Amino acid sequence: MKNTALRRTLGTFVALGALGAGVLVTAAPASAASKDGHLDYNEFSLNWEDTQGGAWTDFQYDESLLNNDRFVTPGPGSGAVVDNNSESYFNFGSRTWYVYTGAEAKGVEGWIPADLMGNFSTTFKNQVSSIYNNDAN
Ligand SMILES: [Ca+2]
Ligand SMILES: [Ca+2]
Ligand SMILES: [Ca+2]
Repeated sequence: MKNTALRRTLGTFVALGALGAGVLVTAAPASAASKDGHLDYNEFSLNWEDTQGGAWTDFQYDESLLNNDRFVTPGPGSGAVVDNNSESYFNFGSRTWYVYTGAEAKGVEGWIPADLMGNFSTTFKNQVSSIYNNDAN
């Protein structure tokens, strides 16, 4: 769905990515928190719509269950459960993130290299139920 609100969300998101880590650190609050609606360095966002569109949530840590997480930012999908509802992602930072179609790392495994955004393939689109980074936390 393309509407004014979505375009505004997308524009903001792209601008943040283009500005780079230095500007983000300056603009961010003193402590970078997970799931606070700010995509801090080494966080991974899951988005309601493709092409990093719609509402999203930023994750800093492993999530063995996404059925108790919701899209926190404004826009289409805001407040909806993340589990089985994400169409795109933004891996902002140096970590590799692993995504699974099942809870607790079950089902089909995929991985997303550092500093990469994109749309989930058919296998993972609206199917991701748990996520893990390679930082052992
Ligand atoms: Ca954050
Ligand atoms: Ca969770
Ligand atoms: Ca699933």
